[in-house]
Amino acid sequence: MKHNRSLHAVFSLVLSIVLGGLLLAGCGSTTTTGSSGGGSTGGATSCGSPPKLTKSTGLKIGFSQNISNSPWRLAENKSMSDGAVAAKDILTMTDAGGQDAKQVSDIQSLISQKVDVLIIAPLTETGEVSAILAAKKACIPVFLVDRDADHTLAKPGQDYVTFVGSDFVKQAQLVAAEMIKASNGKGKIIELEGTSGATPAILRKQGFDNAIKAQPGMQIVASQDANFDRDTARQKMQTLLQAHPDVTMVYAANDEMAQGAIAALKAAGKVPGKDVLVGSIDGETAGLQSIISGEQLVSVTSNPRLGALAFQAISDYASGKSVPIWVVQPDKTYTKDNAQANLANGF
Ligand code: GYE
Repeated sequence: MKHNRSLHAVFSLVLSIVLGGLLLAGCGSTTTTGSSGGGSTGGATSCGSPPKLTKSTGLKIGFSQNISNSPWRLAENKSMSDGAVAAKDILTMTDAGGQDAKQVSDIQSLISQKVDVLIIAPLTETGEVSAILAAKKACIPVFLVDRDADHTLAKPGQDYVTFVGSDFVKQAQLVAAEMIKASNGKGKIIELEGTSGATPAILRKQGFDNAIKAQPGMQIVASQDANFDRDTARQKMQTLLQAHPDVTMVYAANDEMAQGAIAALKAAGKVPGKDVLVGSIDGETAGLQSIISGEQLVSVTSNPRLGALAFQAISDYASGKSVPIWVVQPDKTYTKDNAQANLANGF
């Protein structure tokens, strides 16, 4: 909502200042950190599957972000910038504004700039596959972070090095477990899903729906895509509440959508936390505060600070150590028992 718009406005402003500077400087970077380094060795066709990384310091790293519209994404961006500074690499960051086509062209531009490594947070599982394969062809190793690609189209350990991110099915199962416990297995649920085609949207739905199917007293009365976005969720929830005024639970696939749902519930005269239990994922500050105030039951973390794991994987790969095809970011459950104590871990 307002919060999102102002964040977006700040980001757009920063982006225009940086882009303006770049136009003047005549180069393509949007974020530059660390010391200077050389270009890619590129060109060769026998560079490995996935392509090998022969240098380990002063790397030119391209980071393709899918959108920067929420506290989660801003925390992830900062974590990548911090990771680059710590590794003394140079990070060039792009923002696709939530469009697959823009993200493909961003990645193509980073390939033309001959980055040594690509870190990609793909918007959807299929939308960026062509660009991931193009990077391989250009001998640039790719590390996917926060969202994965469709393994039937691009394979980890072959077409890209690894996926660094959370276990989304498990996150959803943990939310379901808290909701089942708090309601004694009884309830009518509205489900707000994330961006269609994105790994966390697909797997968080799968994990939650399967857990609820096993509960004879619980029923998902409506499911809708609210794009992981607060205001979209508020509007969808407003309409859904008219069709399902007897709803007793909301499962939102991220905290931003839970915030939108809470606003809609209040506007409809319902008391979140009493009339309707709300559960979601991320562990952002707003979610933690809603748990503390009693309006939200649970938030399972989805840690956006993936920079340390991503840069460790890059360094391991450069030094020839084996990197697993999935570097799992561990997560935990926040409820009223530990939300206050973890408030400083929010974002
Ligand atoms: O939960 C959400 C964001 O891809 C894991 O995307 C990420 C999810 C995160 O929009 O807030």
